[in-house]
Amino acid sequence: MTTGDAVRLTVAQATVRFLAVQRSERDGVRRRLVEGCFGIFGHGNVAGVGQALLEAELHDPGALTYHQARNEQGMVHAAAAFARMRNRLSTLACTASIGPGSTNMLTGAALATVNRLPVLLLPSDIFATRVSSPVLQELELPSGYDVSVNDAFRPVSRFFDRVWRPEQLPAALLGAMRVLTDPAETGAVTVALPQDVQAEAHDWPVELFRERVWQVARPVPEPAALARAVEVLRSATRPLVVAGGGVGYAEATDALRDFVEATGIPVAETQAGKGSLRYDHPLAVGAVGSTGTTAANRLAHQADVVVGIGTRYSDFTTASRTAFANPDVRFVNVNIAPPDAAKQSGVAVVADAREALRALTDALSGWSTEQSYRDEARRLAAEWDEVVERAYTLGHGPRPAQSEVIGAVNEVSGPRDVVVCAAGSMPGDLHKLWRTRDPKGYHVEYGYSCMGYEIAGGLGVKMACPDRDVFVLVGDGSYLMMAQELVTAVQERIKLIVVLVQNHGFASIGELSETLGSQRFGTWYRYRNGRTGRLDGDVLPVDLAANAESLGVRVLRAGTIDEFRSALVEAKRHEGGPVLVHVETDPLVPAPSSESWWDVPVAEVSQLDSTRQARKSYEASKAGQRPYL
Ligand SMILES: Cc1ncc(C[n+]2csc(CCOP(=O)(O)OP(=O)(O)O)c2C)c(N)n1
Ligand SMILES: [Mg+2]
Repeated sequence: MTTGDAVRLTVAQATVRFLAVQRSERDGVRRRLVEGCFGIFGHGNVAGVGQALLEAELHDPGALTYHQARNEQGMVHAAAAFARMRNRLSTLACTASIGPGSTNMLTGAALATVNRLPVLLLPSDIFATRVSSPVLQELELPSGYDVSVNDAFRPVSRFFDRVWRPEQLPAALLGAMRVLTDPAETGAVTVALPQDVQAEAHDWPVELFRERVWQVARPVPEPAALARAVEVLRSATRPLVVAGGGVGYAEATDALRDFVEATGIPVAETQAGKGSLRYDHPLAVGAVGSTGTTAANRLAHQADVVVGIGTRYSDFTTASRTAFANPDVRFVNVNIAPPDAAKQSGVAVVADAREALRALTDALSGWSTEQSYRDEARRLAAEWDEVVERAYTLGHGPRPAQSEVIGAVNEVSGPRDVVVCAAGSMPGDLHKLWRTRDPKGYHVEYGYSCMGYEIAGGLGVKMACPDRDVFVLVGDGSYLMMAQELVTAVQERIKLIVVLVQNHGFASIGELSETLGSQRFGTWYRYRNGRTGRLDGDVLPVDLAANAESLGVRVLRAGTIDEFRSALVEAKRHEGGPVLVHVETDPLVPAPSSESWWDVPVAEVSQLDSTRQARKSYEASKAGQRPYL
C-alpha cells in the first residue's frame, strides 16, 4: 500500500521488504546480501515476521525465501557457515520467537562473533506497550522492566538494537547492514523486535525500499606502516607466514601464493586459514600450533619474523604462546581489524589482506630467503607428508583408526569438495592430516569449536555452494548434541554426506583428561555400574545409524575401512538428500604428535598420583610461555 511518498506496512513487512533489496559489492561484483530467512515460529513472531514472510512468498516469490529449521541454534550455525563459504559477502537472516526461541540463538551468535562471520538475528521481544505483561516466556526482572532475555545478546553481538517504536526501524536496519558488511567489525548482528511492534503499521518513506549497495572495502596499507613491515622483513633470515581466515575472506590466496613465490617465505596455516595454499605447494608447511605439523612447528620455533596474515593468534595457533620460541622473534601483522593487527606487539599493517600482500610483493621485489632455508622447509614438509601417509594407511584393527577414516574421506572426496567439522578429536586430526586442495575445501569451525555445529553448518555450506559435495565429519558426542538439522536437509532435499564417527564417548576430552592426570573421568558413554557406583559399566546400546534412518536419512553402515571407502563412493553418487555413513573407530589410537603444547591448567594440589605427575609436566611446559611484549 502506497500513499504519496510513503508506503504503509507493518514493521515486520518493512523489515522483510528492506532485507530483500540489500546488496553487497566488492571488486565490482554485486550480490544479494541476505539470501533468505531461517525461522521457527512461536507467538512472538508467527503473526509478525511470519506473516510478512508469507506475504512475501505469495506476492513476491524469491524476495526472501523462508527455510524452516528444527533448532534455533542450528539455524544460526547454518547462517554462519553460509556466510563463511560466501567469504562474508552474503548471509542469511534468522527469526525466532520470544524467550527460549531467541535465547537458543545465543550460542550461534557467540560462534558467529568469535569467528567474525556476519549473521542477522531477529529475536522477538516482549511487548513494547507492556499492557499484557508479563507475557508467556517473559523474564520479568523486578529491577528493570525494560530488560528482556534478549539483553543477553549484547555481549555476543557486534551490533544490537531493539526496535521499541516503528520510527526506530530504519536506523536499526541501516546500522545492522553496515556492521554485517564491514569486514573489520562483522559478527552477529541482532535486531530485537517486540512482538507487538512487529505487527504495527507505519508510513515508511519509499527510499527505505530502494536497492541499496553496501561496498565491502579493501583498505590499502598506510605507506608508513608498509615501510615498517618491509624493513623488518628485509632483516629476516627465517621468516614464516601464518595464514589465518582473513586470507580466504579477502580472496587473497592467489596474492599469497605470488607473495611467497617471490620471497621464498614458507606458509603455515591456522584452522581458519587452512587452504590458503595447496597442501603440496613447495612452500606449504601445513598446520601450525597445538594441532600443527612438525614441519610448521619446527620452523615456528626458530622463526625470527612471523608474518601473521588475517589471523587473530588464538591459543591453538600460538600453542598457548610457546610456538614462537626465538628470543628475538618479531611479528608483522596484516589484518583488517586493528585489534588483531596490534597483537604480539607486532608491526601493524591494518589493511585488506589481498591489497597488503600485493603491496608487500612489490615493495620486497628482489629480496628473498636463502635457498638453504627453503630447502629445509621443503624437507620438513616432505617428512610430515610421510607421517600423514602412514596415518592414512595404518591398517589398524579390528576397528579402524580415525586417521584412516580421514584418509579415506580425503581420497574419495573431489578436489573442490568441502570437509566440515567443529569439535572433538577430529578438528585437530584434520588440521594435521587433511590435504587441502581448494581454498574453500576445508571448513572447520575452531573459533568456538561448538559441538553441534557440524550438521547444521554443513547445511549452510551446501546452501552456499550447491555445486560442491559436502562431507560432514561428526563424532557421536556432537551428533547427540545436535543432529536435528538432518531433517531440514531431508525437507529441502539438500545432499550432505555425513560421516558419523562412533567411538562411544568424548574421545578427545578423554585423551586430554588422561594427559592431565584426570584418568578419562566422565568421558565414556557407559552405564552406571551397580558394583562400583561409577559410570564404568557396559557400553550404552545407542544406535545412531538407526536414529538417522528414523529421520529420513539414507544410511550406510561400514565396519572395516574398505567397507567405509566403498560406502563413501556410494554416498558420493547418491542424489537428492542427506546420506549418512556410520563407522566405528578405535578411540585409543592417537594422531601423530605435533611436538606442541596447549595450556590447560592442572590441579596444583591433589591426592591423586596421576594428577600430581601431570602437574609437574604442566609446570615445565608453562615455563616456555612467552608474553611477546
Ligand atoms: C557445546 C560444547 N560443549 C562441550 C564442548 C567440550 N568438548 C569438546 S570436544 C568434546 C567431546 C566431543 O565428543 P565427540 O563428538 O564424540 O568427538 P570425539 O571426542 O569422540 O572425537 C567436548 C565435550 C564443546 N566443544 N562444545
Ligand atoms: Mg566420540
